[in-house]
Amino acid sequence: MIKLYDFLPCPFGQKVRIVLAEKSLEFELIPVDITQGEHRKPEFVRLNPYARVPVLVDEDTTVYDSTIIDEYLDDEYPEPPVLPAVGSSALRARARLFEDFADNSFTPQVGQLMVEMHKAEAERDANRVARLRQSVDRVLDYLNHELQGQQYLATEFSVADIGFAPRLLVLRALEIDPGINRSNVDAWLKRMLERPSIQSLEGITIEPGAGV
Ligand SMILES: N[C@@H](CCC(=O)N[C@@H](CS)C(=O)NCC(=O)O)C(=O)O
Repeated sequence: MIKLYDFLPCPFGQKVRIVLAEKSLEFELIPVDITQGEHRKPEFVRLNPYARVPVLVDEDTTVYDSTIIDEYLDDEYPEPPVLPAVGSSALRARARLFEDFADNSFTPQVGQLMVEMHKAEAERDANRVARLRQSVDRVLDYLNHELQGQQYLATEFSVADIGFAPRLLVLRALEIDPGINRSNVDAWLKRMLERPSIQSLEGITIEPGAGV
């Protein structure tokens, strides 16, 4: 059976768990508590030299990094696909670009905002909070533009949308309404929330220590 080494609040592990759920793949969850340094134990570092969750082990195959894990799962278990079809090169590139953008320019920024917002108000760095909110707003505006006339970012539901989903789900708890004045984002989020893979996602929290 597939094993997933993961820390439930980790947004990257959540990307993988959405794909496992989309494909109805059973797996054994092996919790790695990064707040207790469990990811630095030698036996875990042997699985992932970067010492980060998630790591997926499928029989003799060990894969780390959520993007690479999700592509592995799509190659090995193609139905239903989470990447546009082979041959649709432009669409596949678009899906990968959005996923990369989510991982680098959205997920970490929301994570940093979670850390600030968890502090007592007097302890918060107001300039940093304002900068992070602006950055999140800019991404949401961009997505709203890119979603014009589209159900999902790369036509069908794909890793492009999955990349954004974990941190989109915590925005309201951070006092950001992603859909306000952004009707395309609003409809997209509602559409994603109808998916069982998103509804059943565990570990959605704004507690710091959630990684990134
Ligand atoms: N690019 C990696 C990032 C994984 C990552 O940053 N995981 C965090 C938890 S959300 C982690 O393990 N952090 C521990 C550390 O960096 O020391 C992926 O997509 O899987």
